Amino acid sequence: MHGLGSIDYMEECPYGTFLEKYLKPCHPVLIGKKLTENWESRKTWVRQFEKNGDDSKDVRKDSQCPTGLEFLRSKAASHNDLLPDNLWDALVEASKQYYDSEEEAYKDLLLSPNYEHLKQVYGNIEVPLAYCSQKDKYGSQKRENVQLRTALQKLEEEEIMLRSIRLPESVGSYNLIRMYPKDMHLFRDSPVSIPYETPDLFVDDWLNAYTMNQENDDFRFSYIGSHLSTTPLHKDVYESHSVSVNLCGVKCWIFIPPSDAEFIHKQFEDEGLPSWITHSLFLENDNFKKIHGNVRILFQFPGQTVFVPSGWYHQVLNIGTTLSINHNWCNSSCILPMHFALQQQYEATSESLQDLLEDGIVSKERFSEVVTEVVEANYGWSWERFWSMISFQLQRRLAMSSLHATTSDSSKSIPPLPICVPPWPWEKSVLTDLFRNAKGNDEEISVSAKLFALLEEIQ
Ligand SMILES: O=C(O)CCC(=O)C(=O)O
Ligand SMILES: [Fe+2]
Repeated sequence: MHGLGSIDYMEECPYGTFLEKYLKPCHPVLIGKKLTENWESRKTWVRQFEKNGDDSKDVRKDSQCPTGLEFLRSKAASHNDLLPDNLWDALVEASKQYYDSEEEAYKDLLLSPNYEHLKQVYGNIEVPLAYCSQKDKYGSQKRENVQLRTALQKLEEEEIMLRSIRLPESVGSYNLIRMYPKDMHLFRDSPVSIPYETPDLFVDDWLNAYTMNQENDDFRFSYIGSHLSTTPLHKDVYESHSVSVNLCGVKCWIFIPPSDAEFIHKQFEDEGLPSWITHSLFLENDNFKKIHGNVRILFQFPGQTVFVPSGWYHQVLNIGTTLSINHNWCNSSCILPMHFALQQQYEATSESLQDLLEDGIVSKERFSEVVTEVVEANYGWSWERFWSMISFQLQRRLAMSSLHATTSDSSKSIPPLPICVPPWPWEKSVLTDLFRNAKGNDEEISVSAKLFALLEEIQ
């Protein structure tokens, strides 16, 4: 077998377990499909794929069936370079853990995006479309902005073509489009109601509470991946957590724990991290063999939810057309690494711009502004916004604390705290550490001192 490690699976996961076992220690977990069973999008965004013609009736009985497992296997096998060895066996093995019968698994694997519905509701929205086989001048996946309708049309045409192929062997000769509309802000950019409810486990979300209320923006995304489209190896934005709910297709994830990321970084000192981890990397390189078992593989089937903790590198390969809803989110469980990561951005940027200061191109007074501008441009985030988010969150806590519940005017405009939040003493100790670590510059010291005083008011 592949020899890679695995990710915990919880068919159901109570908040207390999630908090202690996964959220606080930042461990990934896969959660069963019951968690999202009432989501409207699990009904309206997907449908059973139906091929026109009389062979569409009982797809399971046809051993060369182009619409079930065989369909996926044939194409997965023809792209071995992308996949860990025996990926297919691993996928089938994994499916046995989640499905009582093959029939049940087939039913889920026949799910496909409801193209008509998505076009009708979100078709006019401009979305980033990645071409997974092409690179831009920085070596990232080439992207362009298109109307979602246009991307859906191409994805649907390819899916119909692939599913109509009778002989699995012949699939290898097709050039897959590997298009991937990703990071789509469908909920921010559409007036229709949200077709899901964030599960309690992930509602304590400082990032979306702040950006949605204060910046008219959000970190709620949708992804529609064509067969064998990919997301390269990365950590998430600002070192936040992510949560991904898959609605159709299968996502093959590879995870690298933060403790091994540094080791991998060292192996690639000059070139930087590879954009894709392959199985052969682990087989051919003695150094990599050492951490092989720490690298984890996960297959995410329709309806399942993956918690991707802060700081974990991960990459994704889509098998079949996949459709998923993701949030980037954060709270006390990852605020320290987020702070540290931002601090590192400022330090590295300041160092790289020292020449401007030394050569007198930028004055001492202006230097920190220039550093902030560069950090904002490259990293998309700054101390000002970071501390505004913390301040916003503390106002929420304060508004909910018994002393202020009836007196705070601002509580009207501040979204109430969710039910499932970590115990305040724990959160308070994390925030106390955060304020202690805040020594970047005078402004940071003064902001954190003010917030520290606010912290003391909260019961
Ligand atoms: O599904 C994907 O392609 C990428 C998802 C991801 O990177 C995330 O949820 O953090
Ligand atoms: Fe990610």
